[in-house]
Amino acid sequence: MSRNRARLIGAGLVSLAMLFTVATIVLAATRPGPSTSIQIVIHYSHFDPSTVLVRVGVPVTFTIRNDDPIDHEWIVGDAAVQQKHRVGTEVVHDTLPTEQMIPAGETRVTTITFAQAGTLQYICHLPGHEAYGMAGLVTIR
Ligand SMILES: [Cu+2]
Repeated sequence: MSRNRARLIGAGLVSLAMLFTVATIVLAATRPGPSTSIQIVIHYSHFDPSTVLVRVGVPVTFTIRNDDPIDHEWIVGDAAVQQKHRVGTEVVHDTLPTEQMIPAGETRVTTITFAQAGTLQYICHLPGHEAYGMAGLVTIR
C-alpha cells in the first residue's frame, strides 16, 4: 500500500469516527430522558405518549388530560393488576395513585414512585378500549 493511500484511508477513518461522534451527540440530545413530570393526553381513545421513561425511586407526577367526550381510566400496573381490572367488576377506582378515572374533558394529577426497575403497562379497561389500543408502557430504570 502506498503511503498516500494509507494516509487517505486514515483520514477517511477519522472522518467516519467524527461522524459517529456527531451522530451520538445528536441522538443523546433528542432522546427523552427519565422524567419527573409527565403529561399524558387522551384523544380518540389513545394515550399520547404511549411510552414513558421514569427512574426507580423518584416520584413522578402524571398529569392525565382526557380530551375525549367520553370517560376513560388510567390503570398502571403489572400483568396481575391489569388482569384483575380486565375481568373485574370494580367500577370506581379512586383510592390508589396508580388507578385513575378521568371523566370526559377532565384532568387528573397523580404522583407515583416506582420502587423497582422494569416495565409496567397503563391501560384503560372500559369495555373495548384496550382492544382499540388504549394501552401504554412505563419503563422504569
Ligand atoms: Cu378508555
